[in-house]
Amino acid sequence: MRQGKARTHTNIALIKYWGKADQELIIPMNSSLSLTLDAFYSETQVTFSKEFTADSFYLNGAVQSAAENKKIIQFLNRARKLGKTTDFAKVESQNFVPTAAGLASSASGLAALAGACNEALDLQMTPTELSRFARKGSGSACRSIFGGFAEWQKGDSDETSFAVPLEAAGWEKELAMIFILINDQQKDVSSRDGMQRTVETSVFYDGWLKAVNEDIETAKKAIAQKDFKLLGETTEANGLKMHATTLGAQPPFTYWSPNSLVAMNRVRELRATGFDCYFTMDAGPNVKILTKKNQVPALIEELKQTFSPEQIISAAAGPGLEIL
Ligand code: 2P0
Repeated sequence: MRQGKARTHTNIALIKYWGKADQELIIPMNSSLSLTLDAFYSETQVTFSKEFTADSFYLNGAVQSAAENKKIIQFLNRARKLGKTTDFAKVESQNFVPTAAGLASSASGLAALAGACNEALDLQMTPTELSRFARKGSGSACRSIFGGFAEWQKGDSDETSFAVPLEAAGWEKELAMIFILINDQQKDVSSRDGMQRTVETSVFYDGWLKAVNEDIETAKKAIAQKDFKLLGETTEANGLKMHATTLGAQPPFTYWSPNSLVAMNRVRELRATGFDCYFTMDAGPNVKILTKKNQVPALIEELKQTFSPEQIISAAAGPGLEIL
């Protein structure tokens, strides 16, 4: 029996990953840039044993169905190939995310599984190798190997597509993200399906690809210069461009709900009153607000006028992969 356990934190993209050039290897169409957060994380233990007759996956103590296992089993197959073993595995994962927050993250989950497999099978991967390995489980997972800011350099092959940490001289510790949880019941389009539909059919996808490289360069410049306004403006505009592509897809779709728009407008209003705050959204209705840590208490007070306290959660910059 061989066992490994790891913890990784979720990350939120400031410049988004949106579309795959290679679906099997998960090579993205564009580079992306993220901030790893401290508030949400996954702890995953993997056990490989000759005694097991099948792979099994437990999330927060509950056994998961075959459909939910698919990503995990595909990933375990990659790990077995690298570890030269045919043993089945038991994966036990805890997601430390507020219940019903709709933030269940494949980024932290698959990054933790990559770290746990590396330990269990003694694969001795470097952080770069782990980032490549995690990427093949879920694209955004490659960024969660690192704490603080990370850039997923798209590359054009398995070898060249991985995340690198972006040195910010501690500036990331001055930043925060406030989550506005919008729990409207909407039919989900998974990010995997949504980005693929967009690549294949959106008349706006070429515009996205034209814009995103410049956004990455601008965000990196903002980080190097500790320029919050530039980073915030670039983040907000990049998220809006990503979401614009979904409206040009066939069939069209959106992740926004009416309350997402309420939250976005509130952020604009608060900015007009002097707060340093900018929003971004991912493949769901929640709104995330990039701000400065020292403004979080006052911002939360303002946001409570529109949203209930349970809908508001703040996070600071978090660490990279930890072996437990
Ligand atoms: C991101 N998202 O950069 C973008 C922005 C959602 C919107 O990465 O298919 O779960 O497993 O590679 O990583 C979510 O997509 O997708 C995501 P797969 P993943 O954070």
